[in-house]
Amino acid sequence: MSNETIFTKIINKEIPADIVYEDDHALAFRDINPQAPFHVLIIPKQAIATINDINLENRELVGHLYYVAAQLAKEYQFAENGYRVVMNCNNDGGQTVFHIHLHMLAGKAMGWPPYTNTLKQQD
Ligand code: DGP
Repeated sequence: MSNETIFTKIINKEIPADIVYEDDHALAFRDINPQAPFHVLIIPKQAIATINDINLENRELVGHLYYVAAQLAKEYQFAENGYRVVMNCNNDGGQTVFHIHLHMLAGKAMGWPPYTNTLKQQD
């Protein structure tokens, strides 16, 4: 089964993206549907489908994604004011692209909690 998603095409430069960071292991580019003034996706070049697929071999790569976020925060001057970094997993987490990615959102104060309360009152 292929692990390829639209993000593989972005890594391979087969489709365009507004890339803000790249190294041998990771790529960061602006989200096509930004939810904050600064909204980038930080992805590993290795395709890992979900958080559930993080293992002993690839866990350092996931830490590297946070390192990239810290570098971008400094470069774009968000480190002091703060920002939100989040990774969605599967349906309830709101994941739509099955190649793990950190959403880095910055440039305004974030809300909490990050969901609409649709739970029914228990009788
Ligand atoms: P998630 O719902 O957590 O799986 O987030 C997927 C994000 O990917 C979503 O915010 C929109 C973004 N996205 C999907 N397709 C593309 C694309 O082709 N280009 C870019 N730049 N972003 C994309």
